[in-house]
Amino acid sequence: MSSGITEFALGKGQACPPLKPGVLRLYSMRFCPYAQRTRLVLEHKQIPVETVNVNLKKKPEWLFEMNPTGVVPVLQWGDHVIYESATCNDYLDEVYPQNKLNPTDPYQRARDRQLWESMGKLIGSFYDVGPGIRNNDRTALNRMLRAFTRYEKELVSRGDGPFFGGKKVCMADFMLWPWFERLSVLNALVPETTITDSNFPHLSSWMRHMYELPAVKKTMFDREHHAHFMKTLKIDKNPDYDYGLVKASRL
Ligand SMILES: N[C@@H](CCC(=O)N[C@@H](CS)C(=O)NCC(=O)O)C(=O)O
Repeated sequence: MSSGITEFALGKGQACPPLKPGVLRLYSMRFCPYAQRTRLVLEHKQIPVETVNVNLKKKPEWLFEMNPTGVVPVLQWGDHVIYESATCNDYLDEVYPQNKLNPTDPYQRARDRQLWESMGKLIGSFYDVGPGIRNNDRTALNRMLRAFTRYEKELVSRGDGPFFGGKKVCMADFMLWPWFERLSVLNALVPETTITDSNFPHLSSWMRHMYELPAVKKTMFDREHHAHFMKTLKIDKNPDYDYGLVKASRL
């Protein structure tokens, strides 16, 4: 439920728009998978928020004042500043209890957390699979397929699906999703990374159901946008943060 400011990324030397009293703000980058985790929760809970997109190559000074590590997402609510996607999402789930996402049972919460906290390897392989295959090294691909196998088994063990949260989506679903949305870019380069009803049936059904969620529909980009952004980020080393925005709509 974004209530605007400007979608164009603000960079070094550009002022931070003044904060409106009582308005929750998200500092984001349109193609950032971590910020998408938080955007998914904001949408799912229908929390009004204004978004300020940041140029992460030429970071504005004020980003470091809010988050010393200089990464997004960052939430700002008056003088409260919260960063790290998992922390932002736990905060939102507590402060806005509607459509609760974290399980109340501590063991279940811990198990869910394990699912996304160990995602680092999958995220790493995401960018390594293509070059790996070109160099005849399947290590990253195998790592990725092992991660898919793990998520497939987890969905099977949870039984009543289609989500990691069962019939209803939970925090783990949103924490994992952004990398699966971007998978289609890799599928086009390395077909073995494609999740289908025959190789990973539960994961495949999970993805279909995720795509149907209003929060996913609201926050997602299609393959062409992700592919373009990844190319400008990884190959051109000149990320196109504003890709797809119409210049005339600049406020
Ligand atoms: N652990 C952080 C990771 C956030 C992150 O790496 N965000 C990227 C954008 S996708 C970023 O801000 N990168 C800027 C940088 O690394 O300097 C989280 O979960 O929020």
